[in-house]
Amino acid sequence: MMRWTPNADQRTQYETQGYFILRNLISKDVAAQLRGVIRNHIMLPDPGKFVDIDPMDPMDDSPQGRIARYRKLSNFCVQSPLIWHNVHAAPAVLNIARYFLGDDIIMKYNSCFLKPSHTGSATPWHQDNGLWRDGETEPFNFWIPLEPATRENGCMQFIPSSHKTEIVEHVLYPDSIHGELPREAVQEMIEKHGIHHIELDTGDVVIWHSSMWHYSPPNTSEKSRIAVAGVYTNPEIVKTSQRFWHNFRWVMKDGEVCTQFPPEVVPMENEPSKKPKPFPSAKDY
Ligand SMILES: O=C(O)CCC(=O)C(=O)O
Repeated sequence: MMRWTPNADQRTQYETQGYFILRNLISKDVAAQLRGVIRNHIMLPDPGKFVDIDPMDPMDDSPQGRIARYRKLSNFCVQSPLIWHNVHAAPAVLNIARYFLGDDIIMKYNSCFLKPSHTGSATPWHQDNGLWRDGETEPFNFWIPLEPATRENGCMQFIPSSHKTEIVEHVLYPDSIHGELPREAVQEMIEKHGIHHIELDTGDVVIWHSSMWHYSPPNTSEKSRIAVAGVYTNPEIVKTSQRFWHNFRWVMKDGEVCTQFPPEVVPMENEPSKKPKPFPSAKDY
């Protein structure tokens, strides 16, 4: 497998701003197939435990209602060989991850983010490791749109250089869909550093640091926005992690892509840490 290394611009952008983008990592043809797998799944009358219902859900149980209903499929990619072998356990992404993580790579999270036309709601400002609460700062995050992600349909927004902050305790507001960064702190950071709109074409990839402050707005447009995402880690990081539970799968061992399906489970070796406390309410913060 060819070794990928960042060029000078990519390295500088990752260090100073906390992210970089590579174009056209997955072909448009493969992206179309993967969208089909995802849409086919969410149209099932009972799509199972993977789905996260959109808070804007005004939908009935019709086929079109089901297409518009969900904001996320968690852990679906380990059940879908077409997604798994083309994205999470594919040389294209692993080649880049190998530069950051070395020759032994473990998948920590896998998700499909759905932002249906008109009904796709916002993902609040967060740091990924602020939600994980396992103290990890060095895993590798990637996000690949399977259809264009634009300002109109709710592309992600990053606060450049915010990855240099510590892991901030996330809080809950009455309308939070999950833990989020304190809203006043977000306003201050935006005033200081501004916002980058991460507009991507089908099959591009954005890679960012786990402490990056990021968000995506509601989709008020006519166009859907589906993406697949993953987080990789490695055995060294895992040793010191405060994770209380995991669903890790091997994706690379000793520089070789793991081709097994279903993907091999990594046994939990550490004594599981205590479950983190619930996110505090913003008013107690
Ligand atoms: O797809 C989105 O809009 C949000 C994705 C995100 O926040 C993440 O992958 O951490």
